[in-house]
Amino acid sequence: MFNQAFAGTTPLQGSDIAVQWDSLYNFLVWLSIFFFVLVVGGMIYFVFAYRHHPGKKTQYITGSHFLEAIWIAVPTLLLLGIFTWGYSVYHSMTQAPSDAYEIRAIGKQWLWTFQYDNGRTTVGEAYVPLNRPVKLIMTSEDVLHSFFIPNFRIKQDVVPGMYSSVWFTATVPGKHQVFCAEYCGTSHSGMLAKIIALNDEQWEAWNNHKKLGAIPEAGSDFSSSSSDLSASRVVAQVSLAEQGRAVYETKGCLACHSVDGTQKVGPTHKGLFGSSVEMADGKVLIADENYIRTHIENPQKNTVKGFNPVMPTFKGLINETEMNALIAYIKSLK
Ligand code: HEC
Ligand SMILES: [Cu+2]
Repeated sequence: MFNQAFAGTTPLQGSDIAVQWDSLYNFLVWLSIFFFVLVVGGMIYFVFAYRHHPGKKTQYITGSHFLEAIWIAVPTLLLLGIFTWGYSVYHSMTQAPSDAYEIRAIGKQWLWTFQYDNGRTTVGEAYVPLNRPVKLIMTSEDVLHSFFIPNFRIKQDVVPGMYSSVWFTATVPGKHQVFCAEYCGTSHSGMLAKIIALNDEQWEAWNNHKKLGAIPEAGSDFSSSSSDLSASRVVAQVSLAEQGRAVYETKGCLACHSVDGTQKVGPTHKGLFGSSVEMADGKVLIADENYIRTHIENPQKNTVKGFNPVMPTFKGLINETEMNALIAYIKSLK
């Protein structure tokens, strides 16, 4: 019922989260309306009901513990309820399932680039499978940006020098508008992209490097859309991890690291990703994207226990697309 009342005032519900988000949002709007009417209505009523009458003296009131208890208990319970509800929506927004399909996004003035495990790169368009969790691992090449998909009710800051992530399950096929939601310079408003949610058949075709027909906007009539999957244009492409292997080799990582478990000057990268690594100072860190990136750009920050801090910094020597590939490669070394 909450969702219908404001139909049209919020964008299309294109993801699982959008439905949860809208219920909470609409509940808050209704709650505000309820209290607005109660308070302002009461105020207006009292202004008239208790206006000055000659000769009539206002009763002397010292207080009411009963009333005080009510106006403490009711707002407290309401706010705790809103907090719990909000936290649960926030929790499902931020905890990506481990089997999510991963895409790496790079923001730069003023466009978005996307890298896929299969080695493809797209600019301004992110292709995602329908009804399947998708995780975006994002960074920026220059300033702060923010990745905002109104149809999915998802927004996340994109920060240079580190990775942030969002996830969603697209439930409506077609193109979904993306905005940059953090002022990032002259053409900030033109920093647009589309999430293109593909059905199984189209997703299969996209993964096999076949040409897709025109994909309509999300929410429009799909029955009329032609899906020209026959016109295949198979491109031989190396996977993102393979591109990363090339970076790994040309940047000379192999001089000090191995990928097969043998110890060199530095630790092996076999099985590194996702493991817990102990530092010289006793701290234990999880080897995720941010850990690896930080170590490559700023190796002096943390030193792995049992090794000498001799790794040189590669800051400025590896660009964002190479870094994504490099991490995908290290991740593939199971
Ligand atoms: C001159 C030798 C040397 C080179 C070249 C080198 N490293 Fe290292 N690296 C080390 C040493 C020694 C350590 C462990 C000490 C430390 O933590 O600094 C290390 C640690 C690391 C770690 C943390 C590993 C872990 O097990 O937790 C990562 C990630 C890493 N290196 C990545 C790279 C990458 C990627 C390259 C190539 C771009 C590279 N390194 C090049 C010597 C090197
Ligand atoms: Cu931007």
